[in-house]
Amino acid sequence: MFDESVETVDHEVAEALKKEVARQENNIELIASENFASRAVLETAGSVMTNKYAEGYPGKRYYGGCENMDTVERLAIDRACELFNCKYANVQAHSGSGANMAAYMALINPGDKILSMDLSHGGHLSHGAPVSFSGQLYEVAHYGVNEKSERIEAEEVIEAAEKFNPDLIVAGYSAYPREIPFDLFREVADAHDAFLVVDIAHIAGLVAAGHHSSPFPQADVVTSTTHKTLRGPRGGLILTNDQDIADKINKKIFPGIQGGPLMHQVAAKAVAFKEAMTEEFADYQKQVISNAIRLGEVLDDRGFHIVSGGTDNHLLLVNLVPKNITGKLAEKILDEVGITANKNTVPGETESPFVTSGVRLGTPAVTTRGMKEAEMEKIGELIDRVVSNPEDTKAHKMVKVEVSKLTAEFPLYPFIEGSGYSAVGIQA
Ligand code: DSN
Repeated sequence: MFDESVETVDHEVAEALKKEVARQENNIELIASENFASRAVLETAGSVMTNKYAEGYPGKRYYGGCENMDTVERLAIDRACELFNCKYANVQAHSGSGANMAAYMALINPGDKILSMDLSHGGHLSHGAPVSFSGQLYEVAHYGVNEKSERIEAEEVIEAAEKFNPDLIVAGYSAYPREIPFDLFREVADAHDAFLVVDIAHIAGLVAAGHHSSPFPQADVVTSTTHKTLRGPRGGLILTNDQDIADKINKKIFPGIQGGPLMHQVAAKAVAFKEAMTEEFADYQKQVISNAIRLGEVLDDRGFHIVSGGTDNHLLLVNLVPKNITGKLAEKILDEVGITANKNTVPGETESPFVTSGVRLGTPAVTTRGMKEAEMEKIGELIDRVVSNPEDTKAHKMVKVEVSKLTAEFPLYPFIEGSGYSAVGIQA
């Protein structure tokens, strides 16, 4: 059994792998937090590095045989620091939430106060939602976007901070389509002697490529995931310029929160960071933004309300109230025609988070396939034909055919040959 393929050993999982390859190939992927990792990243994430325990950090491990682990982790650290122009990186965090947990634990104590963006305005669960560790361990208050401009405005952030006097401020969001004013947050943090943590999970690729301003030097700590715009393997990342904070963060990640690092993911992060240093990657990020802007214009022309009037980054938040349809239903009927997006709360939300009045659309994944403005125009039209006619199943069938045609023009993983993950080239 040991040297048989997954196809032979486990038919059920092999089938699911094949179907997932087909789903990714044949759908228009508009979930703003998703992307398609390259062949080199997939090969590394599926490699023998998964076999190794490597608790500790390069040169200081609790297990023998870690020389190759040290090589890849050092590469990942050095490349992350170069990419984001900072001095220290922890590349072991398994996820973005874990990265945020380590950042908070390194900087403040349970019971201390965190000021962050309201979840319904674009914040993240790990920024203090009551159902998350962050809302349970810390006292939390929120700022939101301005009702009219639907953007972060200085007066409101300043006012929220004055009321609450936070120990730590979080900036960086899951559904905010505009440039983040890092200078403002640094000023507010300084006024309250608070730490500033910037979570760039969504915009990391844009920042790395210089298409969004850097959160350094303003941030005390920057956290991220590696699999969204950054287009790496699934995982977390923590960055800082302060040695004392870096030491604390490393101790919080291991042994504080995690055990053995996922070294196959760490190695794949190193590969992704190398890819992110190229001109090709910078051009890709530029196209991600151009595509998001064009998709927003097309939807705006077709009567959708684009929150804040457009986008500066990779995502659009679309308020569906003018179309008289909930986010939940829009997500469902788009899914049925092969357009994958997620329902999302919008500023001033009146529905529950399970229903919502909006959808969030992102362009990182479709741009990875090579789609450009012309395809965004087509996608905008297809979305409108479905969402503006929720009952018209005949129209939906026609859209589904057009989705298949469009995705077939932009093959994603030709080297997988339809046989699922096993053909990607798992290392011997
Ligand atoms: N689930 C991610 C997103 O969709 O933004 C954040 O963790």
